[in-house]
Amino acid sequence: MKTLKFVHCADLHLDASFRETGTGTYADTRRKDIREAFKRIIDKVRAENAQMLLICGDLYEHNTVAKGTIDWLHMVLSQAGVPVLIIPGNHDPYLKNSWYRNWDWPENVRILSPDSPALVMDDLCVNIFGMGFSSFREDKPDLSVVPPPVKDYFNIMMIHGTLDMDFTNHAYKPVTSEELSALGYDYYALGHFHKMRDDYPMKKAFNPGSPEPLGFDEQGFHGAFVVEMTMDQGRVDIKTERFETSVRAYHERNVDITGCRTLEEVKMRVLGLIEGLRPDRDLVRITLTGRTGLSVETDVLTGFFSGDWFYFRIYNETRKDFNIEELEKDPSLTGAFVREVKSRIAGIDAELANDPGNRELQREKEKLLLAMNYGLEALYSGRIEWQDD
Ligand SMILES: [Mn+2]
Repeated sequence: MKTLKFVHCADLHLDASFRETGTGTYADTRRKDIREAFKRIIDKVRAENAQMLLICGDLYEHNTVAKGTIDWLHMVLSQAGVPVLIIPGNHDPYLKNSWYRNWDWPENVRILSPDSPALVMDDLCVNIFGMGFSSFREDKPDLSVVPPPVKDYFNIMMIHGTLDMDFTNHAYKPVTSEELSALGYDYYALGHFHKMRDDYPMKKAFNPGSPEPLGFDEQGFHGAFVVEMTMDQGRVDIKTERFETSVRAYHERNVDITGCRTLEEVKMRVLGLIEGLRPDRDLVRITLTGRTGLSVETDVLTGFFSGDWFYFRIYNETRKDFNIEELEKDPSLTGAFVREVKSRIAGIDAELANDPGNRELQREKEKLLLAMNYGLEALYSGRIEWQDD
C-alpha cells in the first residue's frame, strides 16, 4: 500500500488592495492578515508531516504585489521543507513580466507554468499536471495537452478554473466533471472560487477557497485541506480534512426596524444581531430596513459600537413611515384598510385605558401596528418583505 499526504490551498491574493473599505491602516492590517493565514498553512504542512504543498493559483495580486512581499514569500516558502507546487491564476498569470518568470524562487518551489506544466516525482510516486493562466482571462482549456495518468502513481491535476457552472461570457477556464473524469486522474486540485467546496458530485474534485476572506461576499468558513491518499492494488482512496486559517470573518446582516419607537430600541436590535461576535476578529456591516418615523443617524448609531470594533458600519436603507392621517382620507382600498385597522387599534386602546397592565392587549396592539405597516407595504409595492432573523 502506498500513501501520500499533502496540503492543498489556493487564492491567497497576497497584497490585495482592500480598496472598498479604507480607514487609516485598515488595508495594511488586512494584508498582514493574509500573510498570517498563509503562515498557518505552512505550519499545518509541518505539523502534519505533509509531503508537499499545492497552491492552485492567485497566490498574489500581479498588479499590486510589493517586492517586499515576494521576499517574504521566499523566506516562508523555503521554510516549508517540502516540495511546493504552484500554478498561476487569473490574478497572478504567467505574463512576460510575472514574478513567476523573473525571479529566483526557492529550490523546493516549482512553478507548473503553461511552458512546463508536467512533473513526475518518483520519490513520492506522484505524477502532477498544472493548468494555470497565462493572461488575466482565459476561456475553455485544451485538455488534450494533459498527459495520460501514470500507472501505480498518484495522478494529480491542479487547475485554476470553473467546474460545472454555466457562466456564459463570465467563465474562467470552464470545465465539466465529465471532461475531468475522462482524464483518469485521481485528484483534481481546484482553485479560483473563494468558497470552500468538498461536496462536488465528482468525488475527486476539491476547491479550498480563499484562506483569508477578502470581502463581505466571502462569509463563512475559510481555510484549506489536508489530503491523504492511499493506493491499494491500484485502487486510490482520498480523505480530505478541512482546517481553518482565516484571521478575521465578515458578517453582513439586515435588520427591519419597523415598529421600533426609539433609537435605544434600534440599538438593542443591533446588539442582538452581533451577540457572540468578537470586535477584534469580526467585521460587521449592518443595514437597517423597514419603515420608521425615527430620524436614524447612522453616524450616531455606529458611534455606539465602533470604538471597540476593527470594522463596524451601519447603513440606513429605511423608508419614511406612512402618513396615516393622509391615507385615512384615501377613497380607495388603501383608505378602507387604514380606517379598519385604525378602528381596531382604537378598540384596543379603549380596553387598555381600563386595564393598562394587560400584556395580551399590549401585544395585540403591537401586532395591529405591524399589520398596518405590512398591509400598506403590500398595497403599495405588491409584496411584503418579511423580517429575516
Ligand atoms: Mn481568486
